[in-house]
Amino acid sequence: MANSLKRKANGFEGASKTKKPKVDIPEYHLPPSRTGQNGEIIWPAAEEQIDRARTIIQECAKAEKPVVICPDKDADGLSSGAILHHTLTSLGLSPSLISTYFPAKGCNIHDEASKEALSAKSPAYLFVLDQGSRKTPPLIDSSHKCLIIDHHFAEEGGFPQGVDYVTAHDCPPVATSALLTYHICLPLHPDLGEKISWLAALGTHGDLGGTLKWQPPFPDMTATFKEHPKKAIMDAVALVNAPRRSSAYNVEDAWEAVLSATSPGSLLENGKLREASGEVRMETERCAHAPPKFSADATIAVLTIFSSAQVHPVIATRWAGFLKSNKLEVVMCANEGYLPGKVNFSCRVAKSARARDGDEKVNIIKKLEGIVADNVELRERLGESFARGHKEASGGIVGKEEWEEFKKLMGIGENIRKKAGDTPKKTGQKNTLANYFTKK
Ligand SMILES: [Mn+2]
Repeated sequence: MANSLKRKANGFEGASKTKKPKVDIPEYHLPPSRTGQNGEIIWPAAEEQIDRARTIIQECAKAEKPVVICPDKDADGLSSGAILHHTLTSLGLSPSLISTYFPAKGCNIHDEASKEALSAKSPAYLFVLDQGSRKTPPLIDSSHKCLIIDHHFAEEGGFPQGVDYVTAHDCPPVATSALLTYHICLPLHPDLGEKISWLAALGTHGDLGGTLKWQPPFPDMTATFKEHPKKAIMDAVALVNAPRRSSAYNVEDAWEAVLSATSPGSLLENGKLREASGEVRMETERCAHAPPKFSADATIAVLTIFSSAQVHPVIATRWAGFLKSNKLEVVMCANEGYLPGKVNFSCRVAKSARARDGDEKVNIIKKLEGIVADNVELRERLGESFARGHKEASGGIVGKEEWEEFKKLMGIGENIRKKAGDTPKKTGQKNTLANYFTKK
């Protein structure tokens, strides 16, 4: 019962009725691997970064000092955090010395509010996982050691001052943060395998979806999937991601659940997760039917919704798999009701454009930046939270006014497409084809 409900929540009802173009190649494994001097594959990150991370984790476990873990709020971030937590405690660190910090709704780890909250905890060790990085001053002023584990795009030197980092971003196929943390931690203690393997799978499927094949250089997880069926892992991903999407934003519930779980199966029983999941499902259904509007060049579709829940990424993903047009590259869902005065938007590559390769390959971050490339003043006002994330799944948080200007630059609603089957609504006598398509 619960599973069939979940399938419905994850699938797009309209989409299942139409035939989808098949993408045969597991595209995640397409980019060539990085190789070292002797031709060896460098994966999941540069060796010296991995060694350094292991040293810091081992040092931290012995230090008997306060530790703060800051995992991102999704299945990948939380799994990565739980893997690190299990590793530190397996190495002898008392759990009472470890605390976690999650930025408030709409905030991030680089905000002043985060700095204050983190400073109050006076950590000797600070672990920042899966958060995406920027070139900033140190995250806190007091003396500490900070390790960043991540796989998001970062500009050259785009890390807080003085940190150590290990990033999977430059070593394709890009590992998730959970998988990278797993790779770092697994050799550190003989008992870790059972505790953290399924978490690596949970986080990895959380970011990369259910179709991922665990081909080399990804590790062989046959034994893990034998014990924990992929179906249970995918269902757990959906549940773990629910609290951060709910309007209450109870990320701590998801963290507690992931940290205390011994298997994906035990996550499926969690009442708090199921409740959040129900709310998000209803909210998604309510917002999923927003009509798309197209940019002047027809390469971008925008769906506008108003919700205090973080359903915009899910809706962007659904429509990206549903809309069909040769020109379409990016599907955007803009949520005007998530944060007061702001527009939170998520972008996904349209399914029909996903198979493109080489110069044709859609890079959302580049695409977004390209739209404002000639408008330095607007780009500045759009701020640091514009066009962040991954080239396949970017988005941002921008001011309402800036969003309207950005939409104008894209020419949203100016592309009046005339195609067979489109007929004007018969709501008034004076409706013409033209005013139907330009009507607000
Ligand atoms: Mn991630």
